[in-house]
Amino acid sequence: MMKTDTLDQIAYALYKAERERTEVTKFVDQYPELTVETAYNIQDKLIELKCTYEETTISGLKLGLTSKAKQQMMGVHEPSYGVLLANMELNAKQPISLKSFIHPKIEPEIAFVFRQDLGGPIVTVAQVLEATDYVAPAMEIIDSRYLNFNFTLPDVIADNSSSSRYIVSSQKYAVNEVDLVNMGCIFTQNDEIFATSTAGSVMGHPARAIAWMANKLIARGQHIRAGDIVLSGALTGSATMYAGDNFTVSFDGMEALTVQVE
Ligand code: OOG
Repeated sequence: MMKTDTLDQIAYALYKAERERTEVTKFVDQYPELTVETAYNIQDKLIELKCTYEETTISGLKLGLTSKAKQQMMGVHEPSYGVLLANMELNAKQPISLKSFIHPKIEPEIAFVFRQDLGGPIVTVAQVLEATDYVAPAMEIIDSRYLNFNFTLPDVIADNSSSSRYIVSSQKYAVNEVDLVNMGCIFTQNDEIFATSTAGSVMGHPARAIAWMANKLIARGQHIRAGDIVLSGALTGSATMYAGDNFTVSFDGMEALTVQVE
């Protein structure tokens, strides 16, 4: 069992690393007893710190490591989730400054926005789809606080699953308007294909990843709430962001979403 003080210290170290744009080394080296469950307790503490110090609120949740492409890239073979805060949202119309990041990467995602709570006791894929208000193309900027993005599953969970910023298209689609299994996805960097994928690359169906997370949350006394934005997890590997880059995600049947780096 790790002491409460130690969990507080880890949460604060991660908070400080983000604020000061410095990297930390993974905590499992120092605390091999760090479990996934304890890591989610650290994540809760980190979110509390951020809400208090940054005067922001929870806007939703994100999944991570839900596709084979991402799992292979990071060497972590199980999904994780993290919390989205209102101050992480960026507007696609405004160029993105790299000033506040450590080593940002960007990846294509599908956003689900909920109109009903997903309280359980057990959440199914059908219930996820039923409770979804709309889906929309999205991108997530991840910026691990760990040196060289080098982490294990508990480390990345403690670090709020590398979350940093997110961009959701203003174009909204009903779940039955798009094919959430076979819909193709083209992710481009500077108008050249970076990677291609399909919606089903996320655990066979992105709603399955969300149901997985919804059940994990319920086991911890939490749940997806009406109004929450939930990111599916990346459909492809992530692209390192450089000044002047542009990135576009284009899904079959949805309007493309583009962002420009300053
Ligand atoms: C972990 C977070 C991955 C995704 O969508 O797969 C993630 C990382 O790669 O740093 O957000």
